Order: sequence, then C-alpha cells, then structure tokens
Amino acid sequence: MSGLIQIINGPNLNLLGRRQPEIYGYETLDDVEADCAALAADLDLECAFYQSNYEGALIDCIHQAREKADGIIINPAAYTHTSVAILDALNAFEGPVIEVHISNVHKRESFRHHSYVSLRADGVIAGCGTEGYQYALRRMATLIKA
Ligand code: CA2
Repeated sequence: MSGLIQIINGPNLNLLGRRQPEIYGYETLDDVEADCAALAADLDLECAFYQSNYEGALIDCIHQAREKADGIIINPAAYTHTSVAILDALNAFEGPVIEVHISNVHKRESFRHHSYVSLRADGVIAGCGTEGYQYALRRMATLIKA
C-alpha cells in the first residue's frame, strides 16, 4: 500500500440510510465504508474510517492523522458551518484535505453556504450523494502520488 487516507465523518452521519433518504440517499455509513475500502484497494491506498458525534473526538482523530495518514477526507457535517476548532486542527495537518458533502449545501438553507473547513480544503465535493466519497478518494490518489 502506498498511502493511508483517514476518512472522517461528523455528527448524525451514523444515521445515514436510516432517515431523510430524499436528502442523503439509502446507503448506510457501513456501505460507504465498504465502498471506500474496495476502491482504495484498487487505487493501491488504504483507508481508515471514523465517525463521531463529538467535536473534540473529531479533532483528536485529526491530530492522530498527523502521525499516520497521508491525506484526510472529511465530511464535518454541521460542524462544517460552525467549527473554527476543526479548521485549526486541519491547518495543523500537512497532507491534502478533501471536504465532502453528500447533499448540495449551496442549494439548501443559507447557513449551510459557508464552510470554515473550505478555508483549508484542497478540494470540495458537494451534491454527488455518497459517490462523493469515491470521487474524493480518486482525487486523493492523484494528490498523494503527485
Ligand atoms: O450534505 C452533507 O453531507 C452535510 O455535511 C450533512 C450534514 C449537514 O449539517 C451539512 O450541512 C451537509 C448533516 C448530516 C446529518 O446526516 C443525517 C443522515 C441521515 C439522517 C439524518 C441525518
């Protein structure tokens, strides 16, 4: 394997596939993890998957990624729009960061239009459903092999 990608999901994404399928689709987070693991193997990458409903736990995961991961794919969920602390943690990570949103946040309420994390992200994918994680992994393969 030539790179480890830490995939991080924020609050309420553990409910994926169980509520609001009209917005977030029918795949569960376990399905997303399995799809990512399969694609990562094809891309000669390894991925580690993490979800938490707690801001501090997400920050700890980002700190741990500094020691072991080559890139971070993150869907910070609602913390996208509120968390300077997650932005600060990502700013201390040296590798590429890609921000993913399942829904098109720009088509939704105006409070979802601003992202603190986008100030750090090297790429942003929104509105492509759970396929967005796959696009992010493909982009990550390009970035870390460059
Ligand atoms: O579109 C996305 O991926 C979001 O990051 C999802 C967040 C939302 O606050 C962001 O504005 C956009 C919400 C995650 C909630 O996930 C659920 C999934 C299924 C059922 C209920 C919530």
